[in-house]
Amino acid sequence: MSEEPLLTKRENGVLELTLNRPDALNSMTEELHLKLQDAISQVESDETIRAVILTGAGRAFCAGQDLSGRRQTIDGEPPDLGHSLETYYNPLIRRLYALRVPTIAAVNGVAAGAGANIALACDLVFAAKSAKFIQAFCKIGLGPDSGGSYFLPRAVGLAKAKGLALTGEAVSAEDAERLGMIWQVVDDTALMETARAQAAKFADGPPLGLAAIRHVLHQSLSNDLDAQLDLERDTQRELGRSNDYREGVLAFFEKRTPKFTGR
Ligand code: T3D
Repeated sequence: MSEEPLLTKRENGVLELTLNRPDALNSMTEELHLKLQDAISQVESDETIRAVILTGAGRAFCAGQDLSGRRQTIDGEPPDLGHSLETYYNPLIRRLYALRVPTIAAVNGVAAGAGANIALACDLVFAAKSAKFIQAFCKIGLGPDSGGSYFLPRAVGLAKAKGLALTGEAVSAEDAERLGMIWQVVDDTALMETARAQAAKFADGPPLGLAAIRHVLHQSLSNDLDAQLDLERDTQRELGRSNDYREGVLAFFEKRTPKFTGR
């Protein structure tokens, strides 16, 4: 097994990122954070990357923060978790959310603490049937982070979000789909094939349109109806001037698959 904490594979416009610390359930270290930041920088600067898949090696997706460095002696100096969030987790979530390309979490096993919420920050979450999601923070005396307190209530409603965060109960992949936390549960053996097939569709899709869809939906979480209608108008006006829209309509009438360029 490679020692690299993050494996990257790039194929046909799709960047696949695999958290690779299976012995510690792919929990997050500074080194892994820095590798993820590098990978995100690559996506931000390379227009030929059209979709991202995030998954985990071994039996877990990610068990959140690596707690081995968080053990304290009674009289030791406590760690500054605010610094950890400001330096690592918050930029990770902000940058994932702000990418112009769709992100897919392929949750192959347990996703706990920040691991669960990193998955929820992705656009589409596919989960293997055997996967589970745990808001583990309450078990170690912490509150939710990595955007969990933002994404969860919006996805499942306040009552369920409170239940999940206050009890730390594991949610099966099937329940997560039923609750609206994730997009789709798939058989364990079909997980990566399903995620890659969707990523390939995104990679062939209209980049400007896909970026706009993400943007308007993100904005809808804080806009009122008037603002949202204005945003839809402005977005549609801009997209309507793109080559990709012209190509999409042309391809429709010519009964062929459109070839989008992102222009
Ligand atoms: O600190 C900051 O920077 C603030 C930010 C915090 C963000 C957070 O994510 S806080 C929440 C941290 N995560 C957790 O509290 C989850 C801890 N892990 C678990 O509760 C359980 O491991 C799981 C429910 C995820 C899985 O349980 P199970 O029974 O399937 O596996 P296990 O036996 O507990 O774990 C297997 C191994 O992975 C084990 O090591 P060993 O005994 O085989 O050598 C275990 O210690 C290790 N492991 C699991 N999670 C972590 C971990 N090692 C370090 N850090 C972990 N988070």
